[in-house]
Amino acid sequence: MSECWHILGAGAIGGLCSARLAAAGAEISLICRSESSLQQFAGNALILREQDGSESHWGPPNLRLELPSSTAPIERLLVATKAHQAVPALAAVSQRLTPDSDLLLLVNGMGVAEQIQQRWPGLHLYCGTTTEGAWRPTAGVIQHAGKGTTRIGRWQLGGPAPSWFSHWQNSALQASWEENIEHVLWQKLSINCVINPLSALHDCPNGGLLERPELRRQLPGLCREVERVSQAAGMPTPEEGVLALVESVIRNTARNISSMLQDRRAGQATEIDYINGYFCQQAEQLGIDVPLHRALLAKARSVLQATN
Ligand code: KPL
Repeated sequence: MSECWHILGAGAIGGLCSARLAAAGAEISLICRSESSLQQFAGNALILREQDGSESHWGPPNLRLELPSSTAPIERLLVATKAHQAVPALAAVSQRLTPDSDLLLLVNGMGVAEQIQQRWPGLHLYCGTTTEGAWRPTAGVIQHAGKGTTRIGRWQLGGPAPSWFSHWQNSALQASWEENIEHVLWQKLSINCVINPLSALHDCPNGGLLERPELRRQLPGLCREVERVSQAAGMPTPEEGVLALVESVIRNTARNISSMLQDRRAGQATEIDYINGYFCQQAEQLGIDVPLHRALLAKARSVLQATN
C-alpha cells in the first residue's frame, strides 16, 4: 500500500494515527502549526512509545513534517485537533484542498462537522471516534496508553466504506466501518457530557464519580436528561439505560483523567462547548428542558474558563 494521508493535529491522537498508518505503509505528511512547533521534533522524526516500553521512530520517507503553507494538494486529510481548533486549522490549509478531497474528522464532541460542512460544502466529509489511549509527554513523542477501537463512517450519508478505509483496517488501530456514525458520536457524547465536566470541576479521576457520594448522587438525574433528549432526537439509547452505560465506562476508566480535566490541569481551553454546549443546544431545539445539564454547563463554563 502506498497512499498519502495529510494529518492536521500533532497531539496525542494525531501522532498515534500518524505512526500507526505509517506502519501500515501509508505515506504521512504531518502538518505542524508553525515553524517552531516543527522544530520541536528531534531529527524531524516522530517517536512512538508502546506500553511495553519499545519505541519506533517515524521520519522520511514514511513520515514527513510540513507547514500549512506548503503547496502540495491535499487528497486525504485527517483532522485530529482539539474540537475548537479544527475549523481554524482547516482554514489554514483550505487552499490546498481539491473538489475531490476526503476529510476525516476525529475530534471530541459534536458540532464541528456541521461547521465544516457549512463552510466547505463540497468536501467529502467522514467522521470518526476512537477509544485509543495516548498522551504526549513532550512534542514529537507519543506514549501509547491503552488499546481501543476506532469507528469511522460517512457523515450524514452513510453508505459503504471508501477504498482508503483499508489503510485503517490494515493498521493496528482496530477500525470498524459504521453505517450510522451520528449514532456512534451521540452515544460517545452522552457519556462525555456526564463524566467530563463532573471530573473536571471536581478535579478527580473518572472513578471518583462513583466513589464520592456527592458526585455519585448527581449521575441518575443527569443520565435521565440524556435519555429524554436522545429519545426526542431519535437517537438510540443503550438497552441497559444511560446510567448503567455511564457507570460501566466510569468503572472501566476509573484511573483515567478525563480529557476535560487534562485540559483544565494544563491550563488549556476545554471542549465544553462541543460536549455540554452541543448537548444543551440540541435539548433546547427539541424543546426538552434539561435543568441539571444547564446548571452543569453554566458552572463548567464559569470555572473552566477561568483556567483557559
Ligand atoms: O472519552 C473520555 C474522555 O476523557 O474524554 C472518557 C470516556 C470519559 C474517558 O476518560
